[in-house]
Amino acid sequence: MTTTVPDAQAPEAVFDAALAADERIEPRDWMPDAYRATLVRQIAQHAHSEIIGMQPEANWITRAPSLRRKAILMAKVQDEAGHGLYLYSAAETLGTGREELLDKLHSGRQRYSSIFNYPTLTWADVGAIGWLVDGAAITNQVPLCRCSYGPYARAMIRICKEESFHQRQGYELLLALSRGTEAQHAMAQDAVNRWWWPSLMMFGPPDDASAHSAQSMAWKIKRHSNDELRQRFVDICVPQAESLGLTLPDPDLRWNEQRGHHDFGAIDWDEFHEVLRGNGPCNEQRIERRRRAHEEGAWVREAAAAYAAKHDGHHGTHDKHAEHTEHDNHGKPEEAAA
Ligand code: FAQ
Repeated sequence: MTTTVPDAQAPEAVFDAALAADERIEPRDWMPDAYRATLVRQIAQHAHSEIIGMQPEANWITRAPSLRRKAILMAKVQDEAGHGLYLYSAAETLGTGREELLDKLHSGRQRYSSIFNYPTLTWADVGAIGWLVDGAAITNQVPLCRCSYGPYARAMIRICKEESFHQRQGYELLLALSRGTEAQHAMAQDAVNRWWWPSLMMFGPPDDASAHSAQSMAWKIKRHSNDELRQRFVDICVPQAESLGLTLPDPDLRWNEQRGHHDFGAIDWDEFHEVLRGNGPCNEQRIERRRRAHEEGAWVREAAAAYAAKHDGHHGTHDKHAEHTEHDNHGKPEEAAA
């Protein structure tokens, strides 16, 4: 009979001990295959959401009502592209290339957030997305800064800082409309009416229907359940809606003294599942536009690859000593560093 003696240095034990001590798992560390696969799934879905999320807002860049609003919106849309890049890079550290992930997005084998399948019908939608969609994203993503996987956690710190600006610009835009003419106020209210419920769906299915939550929380990828974060978001939004002078479209929304939270009405989960099945108002349009953008960008990728190859060749002939000097000065020119 053979007996198995637990080995404290077995990779599983090292992984478990790191999680228990709240340490970060890094790319070269051993990790269970399922942990890696879960991270790739979540990070890819997140990255895809960032770049698909550029579309509904980009729809308004040419029609922004002032130069100031246009510059802000362009910067925001550009930030979302940057977030996609940080996240695809984080996924790459798990051994999954960007081409492969984009291919899965384009062929419908990987998801992006349900929220980006809704249309931006008026200028006020840009404000509602900033206030509600970025607000929901921050509520969900601040805990991800403490995710057990190092590269994802670090990407989230930077993303969350930028998302806070996004949320503020949306709030400020809606406030301007809400305090504007009667028609502007009505436009702001209409946008909030349309974006409120889909924003609550962003947090994912209810806890008892969330397939991955228990395992992801045990692995400290997720730190809170979908329902906990959804509740936190509702509690944050209620006083903000009051300050905006806008109404959240839920007759069942009220403070529950006993729970210390707001109760809110039932979410239409059939609608959520329909959107996930590809039957939301804009699913087809979003993917079609994304595929086309990818095809049209082929020449940029080719040019970048050719430039990189040329640059690499150049590096090969570089004086090693000169490179070190540059690094020792933290990239500053000689005089500035001296
Ligand atoms: N949409 O077991 P769970 C942004 C899927 S923010 C589509 O609970 P999990 C910023 C889920 O994948 C938006 N699918 O799953 C921005 C799973 O399907 P699968 C992106 C959803 O992973 C603002 C199934 O349902 N944020 O982009 C959704 O434990 C403005 C079962 O669900 C993130 O991705 C949904 N809403 O929890 C950009 C944050 N919810 O894979 C531009 C990171 C669930 O088994 C403009 N992700 N599903 O086929 C997360 O925190 C998690 O993945 C959750 C879902 C909470 C989204």
